[in-house]
Amino acid sequence: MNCNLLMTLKKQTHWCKYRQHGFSMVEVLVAILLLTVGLLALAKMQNQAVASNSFGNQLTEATFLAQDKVEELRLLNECYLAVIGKPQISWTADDQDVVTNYISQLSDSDTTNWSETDTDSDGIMDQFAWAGSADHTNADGRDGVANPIDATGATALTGGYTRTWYVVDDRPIIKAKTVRVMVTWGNSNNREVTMDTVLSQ
Ligand SMILES: [Ca+2]
Ligand SMILES: [Ca+2]
Repeated sequence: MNCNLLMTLKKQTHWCKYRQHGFSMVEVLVAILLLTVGLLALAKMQNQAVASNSFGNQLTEATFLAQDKVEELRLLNECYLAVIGKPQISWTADDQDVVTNYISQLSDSDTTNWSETDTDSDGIMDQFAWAGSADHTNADGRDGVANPIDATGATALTGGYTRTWYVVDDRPIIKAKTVRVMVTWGNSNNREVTMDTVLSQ
């Protein structure tokens, strides 16, 4: 056996001894701990992403439901103005339907829920709010579906949205109606979409 071969064998023996040390139990436990912490953080991030995505979807659906009702009320108001402009003697059954639907969805049944405050006492009202119960709920009107409703406006089997609207006559000017449509969901306070519009009379 030459000298070089002997040296190589010695080195390999030394390397094998080193390798046989492997990882200690403490090292393995620390590695598992780090991996667990990492995976838990990842799972939490995943949960947050899913929750955030879900809230985004609900916000989109609630906005659609509110916008849909605003458009419906605007169209109903226009039809109503056209009908009442006709001599009542010529009203058809459809005309009567429009008027009945208008009364059930756009009549200002409760004026107490509109409040105005002059916060700086300059004689000009500068803060407006709706309080108390809504004038109308989603069950109002022809073919009305009672709350809660799903994203298409049909009866919700689980969860769903609550759509209500407030009407105040002669605001912001005489012969106008200010309408607020609200869509809420879940239990949290910020799960709400509000849309205001003014209809002329
Ligand atoms: Ca009202
Ligand atoms: Ca004021």
